[in-house]
Amino acid sequence: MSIYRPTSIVVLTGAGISAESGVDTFRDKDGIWAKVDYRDVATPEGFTRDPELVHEFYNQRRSGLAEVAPNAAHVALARLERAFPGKFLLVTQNIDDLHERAGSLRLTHMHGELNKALCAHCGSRHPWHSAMSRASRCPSCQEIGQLRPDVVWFGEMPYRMDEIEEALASCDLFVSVGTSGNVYPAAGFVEQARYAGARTIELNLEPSEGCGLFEQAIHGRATEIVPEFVE
Ligand code: BV8
Repeated sequence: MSIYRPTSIVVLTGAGISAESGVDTFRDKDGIWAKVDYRDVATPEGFTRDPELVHEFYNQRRSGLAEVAPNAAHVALARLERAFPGKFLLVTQNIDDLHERAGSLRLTHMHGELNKALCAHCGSRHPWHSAMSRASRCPSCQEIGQLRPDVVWFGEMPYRMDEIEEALASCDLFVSVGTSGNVYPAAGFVEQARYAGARTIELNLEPSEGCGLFEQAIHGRATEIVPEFVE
């Protein structure tokens, strides 16, 4: 880190931070949305239309987690959190568990988590077991056929927005890592941070949609530029 001494940091991450761990991104040329229509697998309407297709989509991504590991960028952000004496919040759009496995603690999954199931009937959340399917019974309310991935779909309200907006309103450094800046409300966080008077920095492979909104941009592979930035 340069000599600049922030007192409160918010970091936002997207799929690009997990790319070098072998997790597919969404909008790169061979990304997830090039292979499947998001309306079929990442909207409530798609789930109502064909729940099996949606479960299959998330089961495939969930099983892929066993083959991947956190990379140097995830580890660097966990190191930053431990070393930083001020307020720190890591907001991820990712639903993988690589930040946890790298040691991040003050972490918020605003788009949910692959390893959790949500009961559409009673709202309870449970660790996802490989045997779970649409036909499974909710461990809390015992309803059958109500379990869905605990993931925020398009048109659904992202999680923990109060906590996130409060952190953005009081941060003096906002760092965005590995996101294309296409999806709201996450893509608007940089403006909220600027309004709070924070320094804003983008760390990404290439200029994102919102690159012009950042005070500074460092482009390169996350496993190189994030550890360098944290040092
Ligand atoms: C909301 C599911 C309101 C989880 C995802 C019409 C109807 C309804 C809503 C809307 C609408 N029009 C606009 C909206 C809002 C909508 C939206 O923003 N749409 C966009 C497309 C215009 N947003 C929503 O619907 C959100 N909800 O607005 O609710 C509301 C209000 C009140 C009450 C109720 C509701 C919900 C958004 C969440 C949707 N869920 N996915 C999953 O399956 O994973 S979105 C999907 O995109 C993922 O979650 C992902 O996290 C997110 C962002 O993508 P990125 O992470 O940025 O990934 P991407 O591939 O795009 O970019 C990767 C970047 O990494 C690239 O820049 C690349 O260069 C870089 N990179 C690659 N390799 C590397 C690298 N960088 C560094 N190193 C590398 N090695």
